[in-house]
Amino acid sequence: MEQFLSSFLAGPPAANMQPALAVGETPAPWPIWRRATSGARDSVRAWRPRGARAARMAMLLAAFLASAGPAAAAAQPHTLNVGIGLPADSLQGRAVRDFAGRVEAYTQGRLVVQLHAGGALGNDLTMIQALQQGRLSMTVPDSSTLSSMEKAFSVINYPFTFLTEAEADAVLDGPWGTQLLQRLPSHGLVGLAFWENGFRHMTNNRRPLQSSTDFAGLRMRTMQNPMLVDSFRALGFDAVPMPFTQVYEALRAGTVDGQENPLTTIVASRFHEVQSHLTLSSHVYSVHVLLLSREVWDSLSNDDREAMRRAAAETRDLQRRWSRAGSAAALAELRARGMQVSRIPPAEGERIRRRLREVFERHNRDIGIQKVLELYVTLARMRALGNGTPDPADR
Ligand code: TK8
Repeated sequence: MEQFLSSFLAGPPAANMQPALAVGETPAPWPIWRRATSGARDSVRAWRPRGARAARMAMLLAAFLASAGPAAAAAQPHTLNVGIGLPADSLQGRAVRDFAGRVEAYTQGRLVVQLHAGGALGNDLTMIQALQQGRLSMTVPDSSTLSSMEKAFSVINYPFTFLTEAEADAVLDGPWGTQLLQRLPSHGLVGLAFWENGFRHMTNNRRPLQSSTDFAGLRMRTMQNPMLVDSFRALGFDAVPMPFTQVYEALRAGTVDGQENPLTTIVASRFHEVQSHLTLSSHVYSVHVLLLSREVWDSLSNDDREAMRRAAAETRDLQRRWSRAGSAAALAELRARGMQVSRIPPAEGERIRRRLREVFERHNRDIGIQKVLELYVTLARMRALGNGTPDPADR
């Protein structure tokens, strides 16, 4: 114990010096269990006990160990911290809380899922890194940010590719999406489910957008994905890739003229306060991936893994219903808050898609043509059979 405490004060303990703590477990009051090797490369709070903070941590640790003892400590719930970029009252925040309730119930309280919203633990990219390094248990990034390790994630976001949510569900929950998630463990990550982010629409402070000729020169924040940046540039935008957590401030300060996101996110993030025009464009379909650190996943029992998979799928189904019902309500809210609404008709979408052919061809090569074709074949088959056919009223 004494030796443990003194080494604790000297620096973060090695993994084998945590008798009562499984890797990834986070006893109160530390929101993040940070490994010794991780630099302060991102905004996830560094675990560096020093001075008064170190003394307080040592005291709390001593109290924790003394009160629990090895046997009782084993029964302590294992806390999985989930960082998200969106606010706690967003759809994503509600989904994580729903998931947390299910996980806790299905594991009889062995696992506790704790939400940290609003980018408190970093942005999509930095939180993914934190998972890979075992410093954070879970996050729910937009799938586009996973393209840095698996390029095929970009295909999901090819502009004007999915026409309906039913098409997206079929592709993502079917073999195509399942196989894509299966590539994640080799990158230190485990993907449990695709949760909906949604069809994306544009907002800006300059002018109504009705056709692609209106895009020229508009400074547009995009997600951090090379295919998206290339696409927006090819359409004439001055594309500025930026983490989501910086977008509100960039719009407020006028560093960028616009951004694009699903309607539910535009409302939840209060972008209407700093944006005057909304363009219903449905130009990109996007999804969030419920992600776990592989290190944490490997430390869980089979029963607990099964419980998490079940909870992830159940929340997914519920979350998609919330998302789809929420879009109409969000549009009404944005109009009521004074946003000027215009629309890019589907025919113009098709023209835009054709203008992006070169961008697609370039990225198809990076991604591997096989994976791209599999997606198109799945969509073509669905369309031929009339499944998930676009209903113009939905768009
Ligand atoms: C939130 C993001 C957001 C996404 C984006 O962390 O970056 O615009 O749509 O939902 O994942």
